[in-house]
Amino acid sequence: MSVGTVYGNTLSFRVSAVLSAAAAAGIKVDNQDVAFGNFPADLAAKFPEKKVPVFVGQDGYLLSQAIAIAVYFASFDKTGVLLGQTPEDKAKIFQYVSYFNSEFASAGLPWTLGRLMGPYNANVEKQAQASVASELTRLNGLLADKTYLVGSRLSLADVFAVNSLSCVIRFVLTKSELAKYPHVQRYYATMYHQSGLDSIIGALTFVEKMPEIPKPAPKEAPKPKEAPKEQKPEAPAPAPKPKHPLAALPNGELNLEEFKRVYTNQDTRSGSLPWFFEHFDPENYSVWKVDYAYPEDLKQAVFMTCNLIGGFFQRLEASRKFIFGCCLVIGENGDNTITGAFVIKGQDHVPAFDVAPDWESYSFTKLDVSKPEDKTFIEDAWAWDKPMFGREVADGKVCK
Ligand SMILES: N[C@@H](CCC(=O)N[C@@H](CS)C(=O)NCC(=O)O)C(=O)O
Repeated sequence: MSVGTVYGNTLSFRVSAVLSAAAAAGIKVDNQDVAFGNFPADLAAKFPEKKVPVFVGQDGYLLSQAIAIAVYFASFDKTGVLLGQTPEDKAKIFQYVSYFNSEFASAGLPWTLGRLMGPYNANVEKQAQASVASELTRLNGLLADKTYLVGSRLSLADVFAVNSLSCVIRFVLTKSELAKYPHVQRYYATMYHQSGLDSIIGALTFVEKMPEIPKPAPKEAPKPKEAPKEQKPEAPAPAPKPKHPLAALPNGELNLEEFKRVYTNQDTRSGSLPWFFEHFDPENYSVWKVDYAYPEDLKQAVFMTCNLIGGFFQRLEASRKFIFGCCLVIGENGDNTITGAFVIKGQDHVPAFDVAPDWESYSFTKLDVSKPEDKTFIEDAWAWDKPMFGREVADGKVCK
């Protein structure tokens, strides 16, 4: 008899993960498809997060969150192997479950979703590919002498690992790329069969060619003009596109576009920084220190913090003509923060940054270029070659 129903589409690795946990535990559960972005209203009443997978038991027991559902299913396993038999094994299993449900998935999903569903963004994809490559390199080393992640039999760690790996291996990471990580490839193929994925998502396949970039949705066709029945008074001209508030300010002496070219083409310390301070026009431009306002929330991998900066910069697009800056991730995996410096047109940071809906997650402090300590901060933030505030620069991004 079925224990209940898992809602969600098996294209989602978290849905296939809980279904393989059930298969590995030897219990029957039903699966009901839920289309992406279309969480049914009756389920939403029970699961306000509106995220899949969710589980409704035969007896009405409700459970959300993939890990919780998988643990529930795994607890039916009489041998206890799926959840680990010693305190050390149990904890290790959860270390991997947690990593594959969050970090590894966050590294790969932007690449897969960009290719399969759009919107596609070349920079996001490049960054995701680099993150996946670095995670796979690490995993390849880890798996060199292992059949299973923990112990000598399939555990929930392997269930989450193979499903999370499938996010990229099923859809975007080509077979030839995967071959660079032979231990991951071997592990994936073995776990695919052992975790029952053949019967959940179908036969094991590899990607021969990365899917084409999705075409953007076609713009709405213009409506055909109606033939004028009678002479009408002339229609008012369409309202002009609202200009960016910083466009109205004088351009002054600093040519930001030229500075961006200099920054791209010249050595920062010997070329672009001297150029900047020679051409800086404090009447019409200002420089700001930009810090992440909630560093206590950044207990995450460096690449995730860097993705956060990438998203922020993308959302600053409407102001790009009027700003230049770098944001750096300082610190290490699990404990890092963001700091950086921007030069902007005008003296007020709000119109430069409020085009990004997440601008309030950052704090802005005006810098005085004539003060040596502020000048040094700008130099270090744009050169990225020294520790900042005693912390190593782990990564960073340029907004130009
Ligand atoms: N923390 C949740 C995250 C669940 C989640 O983000 N699910 C994705 C699919 S993997 C989702 O439902 N996305 C929204 C949607 O599909 O509409 C978990 O681990 O279960």
